[in-house]
Amino acid sequence: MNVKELINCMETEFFSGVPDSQLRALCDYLMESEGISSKHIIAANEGNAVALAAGYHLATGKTPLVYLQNSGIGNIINPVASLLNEEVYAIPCIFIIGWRGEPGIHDEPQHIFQGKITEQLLKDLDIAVFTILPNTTISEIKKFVKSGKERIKSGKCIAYLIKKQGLEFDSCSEYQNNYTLTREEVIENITLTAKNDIIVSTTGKASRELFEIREKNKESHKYDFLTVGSMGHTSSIALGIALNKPDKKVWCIDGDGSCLMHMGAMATIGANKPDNFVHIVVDNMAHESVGGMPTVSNNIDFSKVADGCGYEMIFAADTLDEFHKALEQAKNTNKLCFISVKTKIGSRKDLGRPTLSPLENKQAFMEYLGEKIN
Ligand SMILES: Cc1ncc(C[n+]2csc(CCOP(=O)(O)OP(=O)(O)O)c2C)c(N)n1
Repeated sequence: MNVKELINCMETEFFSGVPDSQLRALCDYLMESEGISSKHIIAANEGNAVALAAGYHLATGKTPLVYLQNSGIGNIINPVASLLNEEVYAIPCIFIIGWRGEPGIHDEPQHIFQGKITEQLLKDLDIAVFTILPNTTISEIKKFVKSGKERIKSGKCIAYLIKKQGLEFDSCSEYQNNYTLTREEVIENITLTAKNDIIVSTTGKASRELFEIREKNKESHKYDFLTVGSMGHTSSIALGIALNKPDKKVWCIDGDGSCLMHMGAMATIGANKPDNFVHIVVDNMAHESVGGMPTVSNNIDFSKVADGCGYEMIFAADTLDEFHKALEQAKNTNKLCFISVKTKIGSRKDLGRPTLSPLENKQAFMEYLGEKIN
């Protein structure tokens, strides 16, 4: 299904969401047609996108569109159930949702359960669903749009659930910035400094790269906890470990998108001040793992946020030399550290995926921490 035709059927003028690789065609189309503007806002998380959409409706009376990967359904449940729902404010919204982990289609472990429960979750949220496959026709869509209009009029929501390759667009955007370091060399340098310390890495390609760096250097994976799902929660996982293993240094590898997604975590980290914690944001100003669409990190200063939250030592690096110095100081201090490091957008074409399962990862990691597995 051509994404332009789909959007044209909908008569909607406002778009907000969080990018997804399965929605790459939609994201590229929106970037090309609207850019980042008052008509298209990439939100920090999917719940924010829903609330923003609600504000748009309140101010215009029109129907907004929110897009997300199904892993973001958890983030929208609260504003859908307690803000949009017809028993509350009856605010209509159209959703476009990328369906990862669709039953019967091979996908990564973090998508399997979410994929299974996706349709039921949307049903429970009273969102009427139309599923789009690669061969769905425009006349099938128009029928759903017609019945959807009645729901929209009465303040209800509808969703288009997009199966693998369900949407296409004629051009594919390339996203770039002016920085030169790669995320992979940043991560490799962290492993070299961290040595036997703990590393907790974020969702997406950062964890895939960490896994492959360990393989390449013939090092154990036992030092690493790979946050394959639950985007935005890496730093809180790392905090939980750091507070309960005060004798081990914990290095958290975050992304700008994932850090922004639940930035309140930085306030909790700063308030707790674990002296064995190094929070590193690998900042490419993009959601690189799902295609490279921008985050708002270009407009914010992570160092100032960290400072305001109470981190004790703060470093910012654009070059390998600056990054090395920051790593060395972080290694040798007993203070809560924050490092932001700017990197370019991109990754190796042949980047693989972890060959150990999440359960195997957990087992080796907990054993290394000296904990029994239940
Ligand atoms: C709640 C949720 N929303 C969206 C996604 C899809 N997703 C996976 S990785 C990623 C981008 C992460 O961006 P960032 O943290 O900046 O890291 P980068 O990929 O740029 O290294 C997104 C949006 C997800 N896994 N979970």
